[in-house]
Amino acid sequence: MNTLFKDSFEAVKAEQSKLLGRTNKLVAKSNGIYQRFEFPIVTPDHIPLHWRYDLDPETNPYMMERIGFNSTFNAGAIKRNGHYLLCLRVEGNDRKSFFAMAESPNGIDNFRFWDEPFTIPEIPGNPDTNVYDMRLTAHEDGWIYGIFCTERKDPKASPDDTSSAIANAGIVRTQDLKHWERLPDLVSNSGQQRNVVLHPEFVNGKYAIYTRPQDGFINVGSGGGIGLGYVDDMAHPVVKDEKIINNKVYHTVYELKNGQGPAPIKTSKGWLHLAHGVRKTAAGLRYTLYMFMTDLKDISKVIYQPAGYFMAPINGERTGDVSNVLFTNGWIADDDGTVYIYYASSDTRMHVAVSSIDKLVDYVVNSPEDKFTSANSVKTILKLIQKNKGLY
Ligand code: M1P
Repeated sequence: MNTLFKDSFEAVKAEQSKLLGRTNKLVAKSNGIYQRFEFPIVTPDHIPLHWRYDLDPETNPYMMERIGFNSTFNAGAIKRNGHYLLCLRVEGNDRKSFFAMAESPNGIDNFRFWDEPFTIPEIPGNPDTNVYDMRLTAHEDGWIYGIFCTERKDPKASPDDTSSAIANAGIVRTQDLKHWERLPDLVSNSGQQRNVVLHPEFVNGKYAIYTRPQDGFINVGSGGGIGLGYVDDMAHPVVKDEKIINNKVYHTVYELKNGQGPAPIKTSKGWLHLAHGVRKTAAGLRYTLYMFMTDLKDISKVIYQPAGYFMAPINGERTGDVSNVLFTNGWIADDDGTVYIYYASSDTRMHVAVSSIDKLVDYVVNSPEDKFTSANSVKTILKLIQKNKGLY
């Protein structure tokens, strides 16, 4: 074997092994609601070497990376057989996204990709150009569903328009997270859909689906808001009675658009929801995460929603391919009540933050709600100061 190949390979292997085995530490600073960790948990440097290099020194004498990977982000999450699993959106240097599973023994570090990325079956005659942002839902019907965004060129775009696309919800299901059955794409009244998520329980015998109808590919236009609709049969997924349950609102962190994050978590007080909200700034769009709770008896009814964001990008999270973005489509609630919140920063890398059901319920139920004007915000602050009189 030539020494250049051997030395380079050993160096790359040693460096990656150090990264994969690295222990993640809690960051001390916390707002009492959740704690972040020191290191991102999955980055392009975590991609297995056999996906990147031709490992035959005869055909790759310079030990060049033959296939490059740009980003690892927006992961669906699920716990199975004691393992914390992230179904990541991996984006190659060729701009195409696909899904690949990474697994950790503790949910916070040592994430390792499975041997191969997933091959998601295509709809005959209608291939996906790009697929991303899978939400995993273990439904009470016994299947694990993956709902993701499928993007295809807009057939109505003029020949010189090489970027207009149509986004819709692609649907797969599996029993073992290895073999995926492709179901038809979602049929809804909207021209485009993104951020579609399956509720884990039947509602009056129907599948309940969170949607995000939109007029255009990027702009939601007259559409938008987090919708809720019902599907009789996932093998014929036609959404009926879609109505907006959590709208975009003027001058808030979700003024421009919003979208359901992962499937909601059931608690004794209501369903906990994690979502993203988008606002417009002079520097472009800013994506933050916010929370709300819906009624156990009527999942279309929002019963609590704290003002403003729950998490926003900080420090290095602020920069990446699409800067100033936090996005989430995965969280795991453990049996002991610990909640692992998996979030991506700036469309580039994955992170985890830790909280608990009790803390998140307390946050959502007891944090003041938005009153939509500066004067009202000051009134809310003064109320707390008044309550604290004699206590500081
Ligand atoms: O670039 C930020 C996010 O933009 C889209 O989300 P939304 O449709 O809510 O604007 C998605 O493409 C998402 O993947 C991306 O992280």
